[in-house]
Amino acid sequence: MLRQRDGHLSRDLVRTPGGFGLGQVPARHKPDATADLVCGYCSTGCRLTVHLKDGAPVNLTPTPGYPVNRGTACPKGWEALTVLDAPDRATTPLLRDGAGNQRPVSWDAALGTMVERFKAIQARHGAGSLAFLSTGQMPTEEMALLGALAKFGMGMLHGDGNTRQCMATSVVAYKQAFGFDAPPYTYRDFEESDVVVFVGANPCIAHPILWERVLRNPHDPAVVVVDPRFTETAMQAAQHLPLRPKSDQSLLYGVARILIERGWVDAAYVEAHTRGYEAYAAFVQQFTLDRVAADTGLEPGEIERLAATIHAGERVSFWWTMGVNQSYQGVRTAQAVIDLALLTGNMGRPGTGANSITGQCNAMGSRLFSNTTNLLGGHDFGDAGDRSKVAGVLGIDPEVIPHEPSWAYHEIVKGILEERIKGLWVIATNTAHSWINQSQVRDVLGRLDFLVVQDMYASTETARMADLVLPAAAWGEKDGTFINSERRIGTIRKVAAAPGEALADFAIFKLVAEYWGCGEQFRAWESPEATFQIIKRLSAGQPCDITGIADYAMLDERGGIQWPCPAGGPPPAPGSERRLFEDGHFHHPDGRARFLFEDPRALPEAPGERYPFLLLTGRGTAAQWHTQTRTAKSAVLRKLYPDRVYVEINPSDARALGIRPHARVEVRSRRGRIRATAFVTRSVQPGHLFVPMHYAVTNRLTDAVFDPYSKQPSYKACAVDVGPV
Ligand SMILES: Nc1nc2c(c(=O)[nH]1)N[C@H]1C(S)=C(S)[C@@H](COP(=O)(O)OP(=O)(O)OC[C@H]3O[C@@H](n4cnc5c(=O)[nH]c(N)nc54)[C@H](O)[C@@H]3O)O[C@H]1N2
Ligand SMILES: Nc1nc2c(c(=O)[nH]1)N[C@H]1C(S)=C(S)[C@@H](COP(=O)(O)OP(=O)(O)OC[C@H]3O[C@@H](n4cnc5c(=O)[nH]c(N)nc54)[C@H](O)[C@@H]3O)O[C@H]1N2
Ligand code: SF4
Ligand SMILES: [Mo]
Repeated sequence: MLRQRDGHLSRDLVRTPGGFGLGQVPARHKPDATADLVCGYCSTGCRLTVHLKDGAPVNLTPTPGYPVNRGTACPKGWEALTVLDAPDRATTPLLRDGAGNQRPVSWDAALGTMVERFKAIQARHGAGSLAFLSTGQMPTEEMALLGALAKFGMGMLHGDGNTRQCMATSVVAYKQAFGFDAPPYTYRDFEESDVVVFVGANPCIAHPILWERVLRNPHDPAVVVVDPRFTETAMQAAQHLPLRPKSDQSLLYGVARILIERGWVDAAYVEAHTRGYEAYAAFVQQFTLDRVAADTGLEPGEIERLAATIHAGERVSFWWTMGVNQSYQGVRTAQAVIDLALLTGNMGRPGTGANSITGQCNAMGSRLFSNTTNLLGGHDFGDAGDRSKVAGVLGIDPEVIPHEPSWAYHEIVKGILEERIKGLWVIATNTAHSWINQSQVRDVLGRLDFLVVQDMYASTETARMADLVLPAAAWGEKDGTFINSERRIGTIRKVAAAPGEALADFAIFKLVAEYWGCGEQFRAWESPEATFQIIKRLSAGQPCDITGIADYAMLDERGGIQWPCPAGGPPPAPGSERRLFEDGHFHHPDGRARFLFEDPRALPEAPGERYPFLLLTGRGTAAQWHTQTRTAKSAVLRKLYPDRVYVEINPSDARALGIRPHARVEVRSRRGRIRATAFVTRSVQPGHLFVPMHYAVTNRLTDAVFDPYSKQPSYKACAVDVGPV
């Protein structure tokens, strides 16, 4: 029987016909062997080789010959094993008792309580009163299982993930422009461009191994960086455009106007493969050099130089990341980048493309298979044909599939405030640190009737607020696949035992299904690899079709495989790289890409008398990962970054305010105040401050405004004041 009233989860319990849980994943390696895993941090997707002695991991080195990283790794990758072993790992479920303390309980008690509480909430407030928040850091198999379980098994309507904070803008920008969320590039494009333009991206810190690929480019490329800060990447660029934050649209439209005026456009490409050019060309006329210089604060000559560089390039690639996506006008800014690539015919050829770099190791898996914004496999909840197709693959009644996508993250937060959502299940994300406007979100989480947090550590800001903590196995302790930025699917595998009673997220989801009473519905999802076969079937006929990938072994042999890979075609050669749209055919019914544009809007919170500075946030060092639950566990990584929160301030501002280097200062916004150490540096412009996102206090300052199309938070610019303590 599954239900055991007391005692720990027994091996019998986990060896049910469903086949899941502890010890279920067969070791696919011999003692004293090696195992290769895709890295579990960033979306670069490096492969790491774990060295095993007596079946246990003893060391790790970057995998030579893998087409992504070719034997290199950044410090986080090198230290990936050490962070697994930490005193604050969650090793048993923890349930809050009547006195408010989190106490260890058995899995049976934990899941019995979770199901009882969640069902009671649904009975009282309706099916939509339960929601989940998940992640871009779990294998695709786990994401798909969670999404299917929550919506088709447990009847939830709403679930979103931290990818809303990160990639939602790119998803919408690509869908509208290309007809599908399809980042077109392959990493080799970094090496084949003669002009590489980064907009709002700092790969030296955030994607160091991709930056290495730029350094390997044999064509001596002109690197251009558009970023208000003089970042590590900008320092190495041929041209840095330190524009005013959120003036990118004006700059990109102004560059388009110059290109059009001088006849520097690829008219044949525009004519054959796009739609909307006439309106776009007319629209950008208003972005005269004078206007753009005024909007951006850039010298007119610098703007003209960028246009000339793009024109001179034969293979120009445009890359964007969070400086574009995390904005109240992110989608239209991303599309302004896409427009330039279309206008100049820099698409579908080596070294070209309008390329969004992803954030987390499996943000791409989440985009296609989390069952939140898109129905499983990049399908549409609103399309009856898509619903019946997915229902057919899963053998379920199409009527259990919601007809609308989930609420976005901030709508779920609002739903909690309005008492419409009473139960929340948070998986592999640290909401109470990373969500915008943190002081409010903590209040919000406190209003829930029942909060379940599933994490590898019991000490995260969010786990400490939970009514129930479910202990999860981490990267290295479970099997599955990730999809990286260039759409490459690669495997992770179990090389270490999870501590205590921690279980793989996959196993936890299977157990929840059993306790909920819908286990039968997920019988076929018996293991990650069996689930991969389901995912393949869900992808059939989609632009992300992967029916041609046989199994995990094939992924390993080929050095990962990029989507699409439909059945029937020749499987890609080992180590090969592929880009999309080489035939100029896009995913809209007419096959054409769209020019999309809109009037730029003013900053929602412009600096003024009381708050005269503009605060930027983002990644601080290559050794820190997000909310630091993992990277802070490595003694090596801790030596590579400042342990105390710091704020970057320009020397002229520091002088005017009497702030000395390393002095304690206070940074204030309309929402909160924090203390930090002053880092006096020219890397920020006068009037700007920068605080890394890795410190829990940062999001006390940020302003909860969102892009209207992608609903992504605008983390990167709000008004603040600073002064000595
Ligand atoms: N070491 C490390 N690497 C990481 C991560 C990590 O936590 N640590 N996280 C991963 C994840 S999930 C993500 S999403 C990526 C993020 O990777 P990036 O987006 O490259 O990193 P950020 O520092 O968030 O933002 C990039 C730049 O945007 C600039 N910016 C701010 N406002 C504007 C603007 O209005 N216009 C322009 N043009 N630029 C602007 C900032 O100054 C910053 O330098 O990194 C991934 N890699
Ligand atoms: N101010 C500001 N805020 C930002 C940003 C910014 O630039 N500025 N960037 C935003 C972006 S792009 C992102 S992606 C988010 C990231 O924000 P978060 O997702 O909150 O950050 P992480 O620290 O990566 O949180 C992941 C959590 O999952 C846990 N975990 C790791 N592996 C596993 C696993 O296998 N299973 C389970 N169950 N748990 C696991 C970790 O311990 C950690 O608690 O932050 C956003 N917040
Ligand atoms: S660059 Fe990204 S994928 Fe590669 S080792 Fe570093 S964190 Fe891992
Ligand atoms: Mo991200």
